[in-house]
Amino acid sequence: MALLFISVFCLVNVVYSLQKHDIDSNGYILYCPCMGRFGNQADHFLGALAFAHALNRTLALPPWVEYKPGHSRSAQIPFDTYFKVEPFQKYHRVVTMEYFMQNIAPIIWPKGKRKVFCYMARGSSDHCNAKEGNPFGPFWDTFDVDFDESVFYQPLHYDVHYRDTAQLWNKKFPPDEFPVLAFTGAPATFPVRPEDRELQQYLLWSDAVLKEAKTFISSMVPKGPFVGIHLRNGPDWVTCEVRACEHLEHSPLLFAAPQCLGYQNEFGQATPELCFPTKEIILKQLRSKVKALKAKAVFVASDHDHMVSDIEKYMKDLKVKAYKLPTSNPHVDLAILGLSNHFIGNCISSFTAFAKRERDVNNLQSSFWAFPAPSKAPIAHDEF
Ligand SMILES: Nc1nc2c(ncn2[C@@H]2O[C@H](COP(=O)(O)OP(=O)(O)O)[C@@H](O)[C@H]2O)c(=O)[nH]1
Ligand SMILES: [Mg+2]
Repeated sequence: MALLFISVFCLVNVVYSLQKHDIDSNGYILYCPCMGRFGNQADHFLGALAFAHALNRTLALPPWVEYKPGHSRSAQIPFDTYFKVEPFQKYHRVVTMEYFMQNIAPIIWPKGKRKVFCYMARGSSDHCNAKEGNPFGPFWDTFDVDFDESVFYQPLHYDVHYRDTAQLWNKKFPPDEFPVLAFTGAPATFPVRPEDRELQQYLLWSDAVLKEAKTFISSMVPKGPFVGIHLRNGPDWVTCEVRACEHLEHSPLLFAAPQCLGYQNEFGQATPELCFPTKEIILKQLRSKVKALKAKAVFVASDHDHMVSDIEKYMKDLKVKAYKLPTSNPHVDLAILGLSNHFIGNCISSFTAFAKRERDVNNLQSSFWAFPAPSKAPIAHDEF
């Protein structure tokens, strides 16, 4: 009798622990943010969120993939280190990848039954090869995931704003048969589709990031309005992306360029200055904004040359102080740019694009270096 009681008790316990975590019968979407750094991953994230929403599957919020100098393997930083999770519930169901792996995967995605989805076979193999290379291998290793089968989804695509894309996905991969769609890369386009830009409203900085940003802002003197600027001028920008800038005729809509030029180049063509504004352009444009706003401080985010002394020298008569963080911190930089009274960024950069979208959803004004091109609308010249 005692034995029977114990057995029933154990059974109830197992069933309870399986049910403790609500399983979404509409299924889940997992992906590796395997392309680019933060700006690219954020663009992709918005598309992936829209994709999950359209297919009506829960999105597992992936960690951010970071590359540290001297390390051959990427580092995976949990999504909620930088952003709040709760605000997404207003739009769509999400769980963190960590939560999914710990609580949901053992039930609906156990080892031995893990399919990975890709458009077509990678390289010369007949598989997705989802773990080949960095960050592909390190990403899935973080969660101790190996794949047992590859599924090719061509000719389907990710543009859920196009006709019945979502229905076609659900017809081909019904959730009861395919509870988890795990993708080798983001189910999204780069740059982000225009329709998905507004999803930025759900991407809110974590309390820790926000606190650091606000603490830094309150340390800036004199108090009052400040202009936030992004100077993308590091070696990778100079060697790779600016090289691309020199061949603009082949790719007029380079990287994040639609954010100022429009998705059909309706607001102009890219110019080399848009990629890499000269010091003169930066100083003149900044000065004109500082004067218009009667700003007393400038906050500079940069991956290389912050131009702090150039700025202070050039605006000596206006008694403007220029600030940068004491140690590089991309997320705190972005949070501060999002809180500035005016933001000037680099139209080609997806890092700028993050701050620009955040400001757009909050109705805050922004502009871009060397845009509109001087020939179309001259930069306001003032005495200096
Ligand atoms: N701290 C800091 N890092 C930056 C800044 N601009 C670029 N970076 C670094 O350089 C990377 C640039 O890659 P990405 O985010 O994809 O933007 P993009 O290359 O400009 O389109 C960022 O993710 C940061 O790691 C900046 O203003 N501040
Ligand atoms: Mg990049």
